[in-house]
Amino acid sequence: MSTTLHQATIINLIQQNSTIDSNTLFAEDVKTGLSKKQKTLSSRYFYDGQGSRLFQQIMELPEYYLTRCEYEIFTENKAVISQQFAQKEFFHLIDLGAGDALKSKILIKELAQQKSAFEYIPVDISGDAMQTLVASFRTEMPAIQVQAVVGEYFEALAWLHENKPGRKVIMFLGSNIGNFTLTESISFLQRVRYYLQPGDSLFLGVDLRKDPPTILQAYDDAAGTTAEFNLNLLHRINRELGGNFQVEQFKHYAIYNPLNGAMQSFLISQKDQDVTIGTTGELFHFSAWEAIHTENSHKYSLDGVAHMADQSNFKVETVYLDEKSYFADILLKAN
Ligand code: AVI
Repeated sequence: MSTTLHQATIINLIQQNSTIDSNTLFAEDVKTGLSKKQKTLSSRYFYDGQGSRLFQQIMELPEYYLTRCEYEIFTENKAVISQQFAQKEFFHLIDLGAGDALKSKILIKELAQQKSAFEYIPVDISGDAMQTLVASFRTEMPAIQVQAVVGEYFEALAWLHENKPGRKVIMFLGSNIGNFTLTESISFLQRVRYYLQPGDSLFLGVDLRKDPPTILQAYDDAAGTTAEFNLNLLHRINRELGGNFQVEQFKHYAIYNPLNGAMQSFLISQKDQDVTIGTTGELFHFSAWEAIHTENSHKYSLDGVAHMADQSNFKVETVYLDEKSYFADILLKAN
């Protein structure tokens, strides 16, 4: 199904291709994760309506420096970045996990001012987010050509490969790459590279290694918003899968490992307890102080990023830093 709003169109790939409904997939992933010796739940399930609202609040927390740093990089360097994106010919500006696209809009306005020829292609799993974004372009920047895609990243890239030939600049911002394991990051970059031609670009937002307490506080804030965000995963299982987690019997715990740059979040069972998942009838036992691993948020060195780029057939073109060198947006060129 596609809807046209002036210059802005939305294509929904999920309704067309999904064979297995998202609730079944969620139930299966929960079952697999909680059956492991070291229990896990995937951070991809943080983002239901409530989780997305909590993440918006996290981005405004004094401790969560990432969003402000990336905003600073975009604001300070928008003219140069836009020139690097635009070059001479028409291009597709693809924004993976666009959300509300607040940062991207800084560059889009600049590109428009520079009279660059481009089409903006936000990609997001949330149909609601894409509807809202398209509506915002209609009022704020009606002249911009927008093709929103609702779908998973690689489903979207495959569709774009078929339907949008020509030069591409992909943005993957906000340290989203940090939520992958190191192996997953390289395989993600290799898969992205597959959909690009030599000379196309990837603009990658990466959180850098720094004084450990600064990192730790960003994931364990004083107001407890990150704790609420993490615990919402259990509320979501209760809501959507008929679980009976006593959420107050679990607590948020975050640690940073400076050896490998892994910021890790857990939910810790505060007592011996059993939990049943209504839709599957599965019962899971939690020992007192047993942990569920819920998220990795990796922090990189610039050498580490160069290594990942090398492994995936990209070369580092330009590194943009905020004033404190906390965060980097890195322009990678496809070899
Ligand atoms: C979305 N992602 C990049 C965030 C991060 O920093 O890993 C999610 C988050 N988790 C806790 N706080 C923010």
